Amino acid sequence: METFYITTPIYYPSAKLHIGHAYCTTIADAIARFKRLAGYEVFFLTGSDEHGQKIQRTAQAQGKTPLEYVDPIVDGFKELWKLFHISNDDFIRTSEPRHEAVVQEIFKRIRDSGDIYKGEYTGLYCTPCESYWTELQLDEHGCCPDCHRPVEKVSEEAYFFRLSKYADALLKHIEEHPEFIVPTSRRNEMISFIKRGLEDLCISRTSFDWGIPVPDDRRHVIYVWFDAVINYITPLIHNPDMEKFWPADIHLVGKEIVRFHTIIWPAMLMAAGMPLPKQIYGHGWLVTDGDKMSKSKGNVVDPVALVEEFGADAIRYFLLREITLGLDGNFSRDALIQRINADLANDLGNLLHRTLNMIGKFQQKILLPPTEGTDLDKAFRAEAIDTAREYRRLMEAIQLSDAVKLVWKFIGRANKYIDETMPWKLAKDAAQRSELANVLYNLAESLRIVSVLIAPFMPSTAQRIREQLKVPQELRLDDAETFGLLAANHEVGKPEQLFPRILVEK
Ligand code: ME8
Repeated sequence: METFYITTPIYYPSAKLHIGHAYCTTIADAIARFKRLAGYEVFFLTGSDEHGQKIQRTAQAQGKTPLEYVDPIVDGFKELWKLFHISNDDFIRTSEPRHEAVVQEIFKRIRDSGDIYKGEYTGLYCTPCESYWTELQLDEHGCCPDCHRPVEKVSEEAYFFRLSKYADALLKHIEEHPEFIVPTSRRNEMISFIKRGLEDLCISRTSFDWGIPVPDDRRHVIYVWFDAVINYITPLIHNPDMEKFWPADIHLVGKEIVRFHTIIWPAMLMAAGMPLPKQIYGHGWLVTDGDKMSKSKGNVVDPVALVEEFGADAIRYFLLREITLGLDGNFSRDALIQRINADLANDLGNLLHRTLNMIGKFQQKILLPPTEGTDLDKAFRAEAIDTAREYRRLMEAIQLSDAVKLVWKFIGRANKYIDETMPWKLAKDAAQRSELANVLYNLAESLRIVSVLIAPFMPSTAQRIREQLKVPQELRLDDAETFGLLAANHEVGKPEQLFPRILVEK
């Protein structure tokens, strides 16, 4: 069986997660679910990034130990992912002993090979971003180029990773593997970053202790980014899963952390003698009025409140449909409500409701054997299959929003098929019984196919449609590419509303 390994970043438990974080995890989940649907053996990993000075300081300020501070926040992450129907196979906490052991092992391996050495670090550190910067990299106010907050001058004995040694090998790898960094804009940025020259990276600190100790030198803790990226191999190493899933197929990350994933992490892997991940996909940000959502800006949207109000599937649909992967996308409550009303309540909800209602009313819920039917019937069936095939192509190419749009185009076609064939008229004419049976059968089949195709985006809606159609919950993409799987005497269920319309006050 072919395998597929996808990861999200591990999130900082420093602030409450917002809908931007849920965006990243939802994309990864949709891809993971699609791959399972297509028959791959999938491993999907997410987690929490718990070490570092910032966490230690915040915990101290609250009179807690770092773990006392992060434990409930990490529980909140896990709850949130459940609410969002996230199907991760494992969850790595960097504070877990299993992770600490792997980080120390990799550190030792690289130190033994000579690419980690001890030196003196004097430099500029941004605590909120856990990033070191040189004078040249600071913004025009002398602040962190990422978050634009002041940096601190630090000077201490430290371990260094010989990153400079890997510049040429990285450039070569990036040039020989065009798919390594996606999209191209990020790839070009990274190429010019490396061409400006790479400095060795300071990878330990002595000024605080909330982190993984350097092996045999416990005064030092390992730099949080060196620690964090290793999470991607923590659950695999020293078991057969390593062979099976490494190198990872996709590290999905936000655009501002592409540098850590395409330069530092691959260089670490080269130094440790391990293969590099196949792809790093840098997605854009979810913005509100053009500004990245962040707690300090006060423009965050709380995902829990949103799920309580609209349900996870509606939000997943919105995020996957509205935002082209790789570009920034705007989150707006009005746009969300519009999508729910037009696409979910109207297009999808009505198609299911009308279809089941008519099968109940005209054929006592029983599908009758279809015949070849009219040209219109044939064209409709062909369109269902073409849609499923094109969907597979788009999903394999990770063009998620195009795939969603394609399915909704077909849902629109199915609604139009009802208007064109007018089953209520056919039902009045005894001579049209067999054509009525064809139309109702084709509609039920098209809904069965739609339930497979939307499963990666809206898993619970897919399930509800299948319950109403009374088809098994087991999902396979191959079943969406075959028309006519419903038995001729199949009995469907009663229609139930999928999405209530949301009333908006004028
Ligand atoms: O960076 N829109 O953690 P993090 C889209 N711990 N994505 C967003 C977003 C937004 N408005 N805000 C944040 C870290 N994200 C590190 C990762 S991985 C080894 C270590 C995304 O909690 C962001 O782009 O600050 C990033 O990919 C992810 O959330 C985690 O952010």
